[in-house]
Amino acid sequence: SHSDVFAAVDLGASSGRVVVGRVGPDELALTEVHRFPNRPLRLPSGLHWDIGGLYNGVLDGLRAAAGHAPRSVGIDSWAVDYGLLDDSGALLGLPHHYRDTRTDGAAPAFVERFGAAELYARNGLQYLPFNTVFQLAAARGTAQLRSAHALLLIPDLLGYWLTGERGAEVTNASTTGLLDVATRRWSAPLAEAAGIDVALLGELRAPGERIGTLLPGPAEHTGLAAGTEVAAVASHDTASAVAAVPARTERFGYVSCGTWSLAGLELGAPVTTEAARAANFTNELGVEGTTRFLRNIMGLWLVQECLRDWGLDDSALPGLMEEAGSAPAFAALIDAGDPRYLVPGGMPARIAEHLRATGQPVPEDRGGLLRCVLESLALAHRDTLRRACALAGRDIEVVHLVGGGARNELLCQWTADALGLPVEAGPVEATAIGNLVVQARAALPGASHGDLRRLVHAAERPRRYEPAGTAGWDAAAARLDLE
Ligand code: ADP
Ligand code: LRH
Repeated sequence: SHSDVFAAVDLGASSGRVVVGRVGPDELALTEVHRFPNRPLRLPSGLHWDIGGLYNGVLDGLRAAAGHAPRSVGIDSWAVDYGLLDDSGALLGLPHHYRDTRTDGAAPAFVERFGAAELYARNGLQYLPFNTVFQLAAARGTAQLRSAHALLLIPDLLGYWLTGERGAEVTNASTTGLLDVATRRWSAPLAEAAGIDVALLGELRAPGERIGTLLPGPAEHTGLAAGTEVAAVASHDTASAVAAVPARTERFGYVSCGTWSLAGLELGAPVTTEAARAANFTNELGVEGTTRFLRNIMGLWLVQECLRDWGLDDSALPGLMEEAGSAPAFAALIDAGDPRYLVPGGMPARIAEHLRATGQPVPEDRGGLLRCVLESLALAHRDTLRRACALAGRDIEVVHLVGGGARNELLCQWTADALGLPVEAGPVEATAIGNLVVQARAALPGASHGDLRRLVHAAERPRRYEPAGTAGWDAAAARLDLE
């Protein structure tokens, strides 16, 4: 049977990778051709993304992919962040990082002005201080924003540099806070409230649409064929990850677990009830018009920042996990959804400070601190998925945990134990797979989304963790006032 080759560029907050995939009705074979670190820039103007370094990483990756002759290229990245272009198409300054603190005052002030209930009714998003709408409110009156003619989200910006074509892919647009949750079009009232002209936001495009063909410069630089297409995928990384969840039932929950844990459900329509707003659940767009009803949990960021503080990297994880596994259970717990952990720096000290303030013992060693973090994450996964089910009137029988977190056996097992549900872990590269599968859709006529999920399951074989007793977990959840 027929299969085709595609290239996925997947930019995560901790690293970027380029993956080549051969996809056909019975085939999904992946090769990672390039991986590079994503190191933010701390400058007097705040915390930024090194967008030039990332673009070079993309070009290097595409050069490594060229020998496989991909038919098209798709780009996904983290959500909400953007670059501004002037009237000549030049980039106006380095994009800010969503962990920059310039929205600290502007975000709550915007909500106060607009009204929290009114805002949720319009955009259906959970409150996160870095939603694009708040970043723009914070940038109001700056020279850059005043001279801006276009705003491009990160994947759309890179797509523009590769093809010269501009637009706004809709799954990522749904994270900005500027998209109307009912009409799925840009909202003029929200743009106005943010202080921008809605025309800045550009034409929406859907996953699967064609963006354009490579410009001569990038084609020459990468060695990719001149006619190689750049395709719009589900350019929000979490949308791509959810698209690739290898579910074999409709009664599943997911945790897309990398720098963040994004835990929730795939629904046919948004849930914008007052209860959903009060519980701070978001309605982001998925592939094929689905809604990703989920909440952000701090995720492995907590682990990344502890490692960085200790001068270690991921290679230390296997050893540290063994220490965490033998540290005492439920000795200390934190709320892993707490926005106090959003900003970088001093993570072990900040966790210790919070434990002291809440009368809990501070773990004496690294293993103990990581146990505290991982048990707390498992509790947050449980709380978020249980609330999502209650708010959406759904019931689930399995949880799919995808992303780098699927490599963390303790986190997978504890998530299963806490929920009293089986966890199916993997694929680790779900986001890149979702990116590839959306591109391959045209090459797989007649395949339903369920068929694609079964294809991912067959190729990647998730690892199943059966739940042990929830008893200790019920008591631990009660200590944090969680479900
Ligand atoms: P992102 O896409 O947000 O950059 P990933 O999905 O790549 O994140 O996940 C990165 C995380 O995966 C790391 O922060 C780390 O906690 C986890 N991870 C990577 N390698 C291992 C490993 N060998 N054992 C356990 N966890 C790992
Ligand atoms: C995960 C993610 C998440 C967003 C955050 C900014 O990488 O895209 O879905 O909330 O980054």
